[in-house]
Amino acid sequence: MATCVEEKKDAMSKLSFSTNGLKMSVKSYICMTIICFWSVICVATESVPRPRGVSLTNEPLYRDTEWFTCLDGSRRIRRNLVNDDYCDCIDSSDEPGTSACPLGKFHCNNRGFRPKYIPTSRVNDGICDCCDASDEYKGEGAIKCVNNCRELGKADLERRKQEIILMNQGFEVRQEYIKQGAEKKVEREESITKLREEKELADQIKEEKDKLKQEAEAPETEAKDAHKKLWEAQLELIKEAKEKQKTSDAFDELDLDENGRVSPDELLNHKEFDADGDGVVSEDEAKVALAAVEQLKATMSGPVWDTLRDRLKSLDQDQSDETTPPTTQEEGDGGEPYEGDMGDPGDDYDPGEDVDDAGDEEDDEEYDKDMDQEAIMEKYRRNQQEKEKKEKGGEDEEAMPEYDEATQVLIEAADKARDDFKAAEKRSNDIKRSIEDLEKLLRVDLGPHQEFQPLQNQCFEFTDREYTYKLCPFDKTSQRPKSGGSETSLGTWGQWEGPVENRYIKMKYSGGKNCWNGPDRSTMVILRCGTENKLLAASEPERCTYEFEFETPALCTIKTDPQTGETDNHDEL
Ligand code: MAN
Repeated sequence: MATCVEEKKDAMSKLSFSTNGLKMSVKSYICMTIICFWSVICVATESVPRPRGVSLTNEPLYRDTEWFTCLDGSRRIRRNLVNDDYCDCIDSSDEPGTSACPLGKFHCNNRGFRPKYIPTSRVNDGICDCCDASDEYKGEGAIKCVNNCRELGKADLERRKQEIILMNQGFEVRQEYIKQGAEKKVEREESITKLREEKELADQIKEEKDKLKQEAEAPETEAKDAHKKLWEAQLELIKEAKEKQKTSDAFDELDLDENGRVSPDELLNHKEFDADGDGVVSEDEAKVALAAVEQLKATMSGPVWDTLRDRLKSLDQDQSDETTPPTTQEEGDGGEPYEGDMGDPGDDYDPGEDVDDAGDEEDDEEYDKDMDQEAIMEKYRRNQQEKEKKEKGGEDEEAMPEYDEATQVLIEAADKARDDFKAAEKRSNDIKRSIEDLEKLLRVDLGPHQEFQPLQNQCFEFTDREYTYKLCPFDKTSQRPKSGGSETSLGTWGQWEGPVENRYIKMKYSGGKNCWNGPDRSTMVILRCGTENKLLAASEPERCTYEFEFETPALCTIKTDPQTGETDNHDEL
């Protein structure tokens, strides 16, 4: 071709020469023909160059030399009207290289960097938009805009290389995460198996300890019940003894001459017996009272005594109340005990009998009948003394005494059996909880290859002007004011929320602290590849709805060859 071009030059000169000299060689003629053929082609090609502002892809649509059809097909115009600075097509496609149309798009070729489209309104506006300066070919911009695509391309390449290096580093870390995650999963599964075995054993031990506990508790309960029963019996006796003492005191109060008998006269000064309330204890009233007293003396208890005692109010007063003088003996005549009609005091009633003695006999009989009762009383007194010694001043007659030694031994044994059971039960429960915790951890979706596992049990913070935000992956998100104050929950781990084909680029945390007059707080975490785990940003696009940006090697899924640019997204499993 070079030869032919030379030939063309040569031939042209020869042609002019021959025209002038009317002489032409054959060789020159043939060469002339070829040149003419090429010239036609060249002229034809040059006549429809790619119009300014049209991309290589769209170039065929502008190739016709005669006509141009608007790209939306709405109109056909002559080809020479393209880029004539007058808008003919509704879709602006006839003016890709001028600012004549309102919606036109100018394509910057930007050879050496990245091609791009700009609105045609920016063409020749004096501002350099394309790095190849193609948008500014007239006026001020044409002078000041220079092509710096090569430099930009070089810088971009460098940046890309650095990015590739970082992404490759992240990819390596991700491989490590995958390894760790897989190991952790196996470790957790193995732990669960081991714990289940341990639990079986712990449950067996628990059952045994439960049995031993029951065995120890049976005799303990029996001994304690016996002790309680005995104590209740003691209480009864104590109560009875007290009643008797009161009865005897009451009798003594009535028996002014202390002859062991109560005569009607001795009752006359006791206003308590003034049944009709006329201010005087009449003989009849005294008789009735005497009958009651005698009966009381015989029975030492019962409703008669209850009534009488209630009426003998003086007896219910504090015994130490010396201010109330007893009824004087002088006022009444001691005399013989009343032997008249005293109602029906009962078959055994013998008014002549020394009531006091009778009472003593009855007491003796009662105690002789059952020697245990004496023993009980004795024990009661002993216990009381001991108790008094222990509780200085805090006297409580009705408190149950301490258990005897044999019962104490049984209680101690049962206590130990109970403690052993409790410990065995606790161990079983602890193991159960550990299993549940591990199962919960295993249920979390840590990525298809467990690559997010290393983020578990870690927290990351980001502080802006007002708050410190916290992300604890697979657990929670929160916010706390920089100025101090408590942490506000912005949600707990919910689920992965990226699009189906890329689920692991978004995490959702929901159910945080309720927003006043609004929703529960929630957080969307947007993840991207980075060489380290880092919370990069936090914002609140809508009230109480937060967005975090998080960088992690776990998402570096692509390895790129920095030389060839070839990519590999296969994880080493
Ligand atoms: C707190 C913070 C804010 C939130 C308001 C809503 O101040 O949790 O992020 O917008 O409450 O009242």
